[in-house]
Amino acid sequence: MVMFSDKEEFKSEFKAQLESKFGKTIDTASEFDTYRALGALIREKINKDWLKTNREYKMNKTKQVYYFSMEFLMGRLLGNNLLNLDVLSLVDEGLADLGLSLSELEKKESDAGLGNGGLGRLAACFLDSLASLELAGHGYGLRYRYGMFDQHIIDGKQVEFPDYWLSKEFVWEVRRPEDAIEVRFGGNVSSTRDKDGKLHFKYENYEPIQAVPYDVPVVGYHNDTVNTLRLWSAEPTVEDTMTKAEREGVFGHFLDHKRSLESISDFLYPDDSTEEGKSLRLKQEYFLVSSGVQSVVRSFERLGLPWSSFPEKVALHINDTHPALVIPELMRILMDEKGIGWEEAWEITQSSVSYTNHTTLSEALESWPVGLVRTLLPRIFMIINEINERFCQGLWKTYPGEFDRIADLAIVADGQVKMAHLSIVGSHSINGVAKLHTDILKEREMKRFYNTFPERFNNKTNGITHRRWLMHANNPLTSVITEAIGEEWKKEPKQLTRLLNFKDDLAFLDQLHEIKQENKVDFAKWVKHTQGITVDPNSIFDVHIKRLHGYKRQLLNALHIMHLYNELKSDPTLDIVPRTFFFGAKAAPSYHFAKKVIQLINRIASVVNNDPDVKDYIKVVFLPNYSVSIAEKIIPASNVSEQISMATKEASGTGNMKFMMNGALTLGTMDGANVEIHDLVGDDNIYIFGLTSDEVWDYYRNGSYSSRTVYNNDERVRHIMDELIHYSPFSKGETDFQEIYDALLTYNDEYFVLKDFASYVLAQKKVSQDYQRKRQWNLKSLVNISQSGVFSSDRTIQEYARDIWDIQRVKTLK
Ligand code: B1H
Repeated sequence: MVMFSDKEEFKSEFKAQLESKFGKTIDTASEFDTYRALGALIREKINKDWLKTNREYKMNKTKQVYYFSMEFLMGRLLGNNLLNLDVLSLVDEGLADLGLSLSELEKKESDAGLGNGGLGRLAACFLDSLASLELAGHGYGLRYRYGMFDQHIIDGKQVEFPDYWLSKEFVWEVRRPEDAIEVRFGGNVSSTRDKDGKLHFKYENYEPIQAVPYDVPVVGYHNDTVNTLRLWSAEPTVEDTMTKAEREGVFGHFLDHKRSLESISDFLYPDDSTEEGKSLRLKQEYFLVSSGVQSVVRSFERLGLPWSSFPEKVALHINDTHPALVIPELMRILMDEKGIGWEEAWEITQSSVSYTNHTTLSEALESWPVGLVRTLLPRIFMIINEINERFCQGLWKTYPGEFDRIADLAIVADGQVKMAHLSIVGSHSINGVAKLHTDILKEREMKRFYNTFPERFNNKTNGITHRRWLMHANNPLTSVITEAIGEEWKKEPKQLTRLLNFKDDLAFLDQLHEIKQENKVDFAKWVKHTQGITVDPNSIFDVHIKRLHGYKRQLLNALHIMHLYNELKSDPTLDIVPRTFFFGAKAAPSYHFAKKVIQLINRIASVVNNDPDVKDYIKVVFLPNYSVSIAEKIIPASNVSEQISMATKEASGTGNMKFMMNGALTLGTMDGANVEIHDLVGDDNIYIFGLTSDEVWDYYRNGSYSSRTVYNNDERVRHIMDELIHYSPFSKGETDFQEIYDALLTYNDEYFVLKDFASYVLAQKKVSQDYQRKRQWNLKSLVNISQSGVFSSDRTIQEYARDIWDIQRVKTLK
């Protein structure tokens, strides 16, 4: 659709919007008003295509994919929507004519931080790809009133503040009270038999909660497709709260009750990769699942088709096990509400549901105490038990007498409901998120399940949307690429390989270098402005941004900086290539060790940045409140991408792909998708170090790793370790870092930090040497960009569409 016939039309519509909606003119409007007016105008325009897309899906009875996820880490939407709608430069220029700056207005939007990290951002990238590929796929999530906490660093330590992102109006959402759904908790179930002997279940004394959807349009790239992200919000119905107040005769109770109901969609659990086991979290999960599945069933019924065709019209995807209750919930609706028998309901459910596993960390695997599930969700609990019983009986037939195997695979065991087991048993497809990760699932973590259902397991290596992470975040690089190879890569990112034709073109390599330099200068200005720290754009920008976790080994990076500091102090004439180390990382509020690492990084920053002997060579910057918007700024300005997890632990990683696409070189272990990056770019264009996954398994098997031995044999390690606890500039004579010392030595270094130290130091040296050979470095950068098209989430989504969801591109009627 043509949105505006020209710039002038945009300007007059924009001014009209400002006047009619906000009663303001350009002169009297605040920046926030102008942002809201622009957002409202664009959303109005999107509405037409949104309606049209929905109408077409309905008319054609197109199969719909529903991507259930507890997290959608969307970031800001304005810039991306303008890009996808093909009006970015028109709006930019129109606003400039009116004396306004689009980039300033964009900053007025709060990040929609409804996710922890990779898993939530992946969901957001997938939505962009689904719409851009004209696939009928929608997100179902929760409309948390508070997103990922706001991180401040006070006295070098993380302090969490609430992220009340909705205090600024979210211009993209549309509340749809007419589509509200009732979700039921608690109560009890009774059963009766009818005259044919069929059991009927009656669910009574439950607590009803209203789920009100807020729909956010998801705009495809230059194609008129607008899909939906539907976020559910918990609200009491007026009747419920009134009856409660009447029953109890106290108005105060009305307010308490209202608050307790609303609390379900209050906040995002900020714990990435450890399971909290809180009943409120289970309530959140069921709230999403029940409102989502009920609304999907409602839409399906409008098609007037038999139930057996449900799997041909609907795919329900669960993003990790968090929405695994989709399985018993769909069974409940089909049986209790639609009168379908168990076998048919099971067939329908299993054929519709598919599951992605994102981690093998045992502490992240969800399991819920039987007592909690029974009390909170009595009918769902009965269904889970029945699924479990039938599954175990089936196993018994295939593996008679193998108690061990059956106990190992059971869904309900040891007083717990195991959500991964439920997800595997109830889906037709189970996928890992990178080749290595899927192999680990098949050969180790889920080996028995794989042997039982080999045909269900498959790999789908993650991806990232090149529209946000290259075209939007790095416009200068986008232009240079387009000048060189034309526009096709934007719709078909694998065409980036055509850049390899320029590998001997010195002028082109220089251009790449200049763009990186300009991005670094811009970023340095931002750092100065926001942090008050001066950084040198001629130094290597070495960047480590991701959640803080032991296995991601920010500590290894930190210890290496301490080592560099020690080297410089002992030999001030040392010839070292200046480097700026950037960190951005949030620690889960209850993850004490991770918070200590943040404190250590900030301590190192204060020592290094203030020491006249070293400050011109190394600098350390901890960027508080790392977010999607900060990632968009720093990644285009990076030279080195730190992807240094302990091998076997990082399922995939997606930051690694964003850096590569922007021409940074990976310094990493053979873990997650780093392995595939290495396969694509080859040894010369990546810095690989550390134990491989097989070596890690060997150490586990032999139990032969001793961090104490490393400490005894490596003087550098001894020096930095002692600096943590004895008097040193880093410890300042305090015991702040005793815990880190103990984790590494007393408790034998769970993540092999000391083991990989020596090889990390060598890899870092190689990086410094290579960076000085400008032409070679730029060539490596070029190779990385050229090979990054594979990691577009368009490729990933095409694979899901073909292998898992069985959906085809919709031909929109233009
Ligand atoms: C990933 C999580 C995760 N894996 C529990 N698992 C959560 C687990 O709130 N929770 O309870 C939240 C998140 N997140 C990440 O997924 C992996 O660690 C990355 O390696 C991977 O790239 C990403 C996307 O697949």
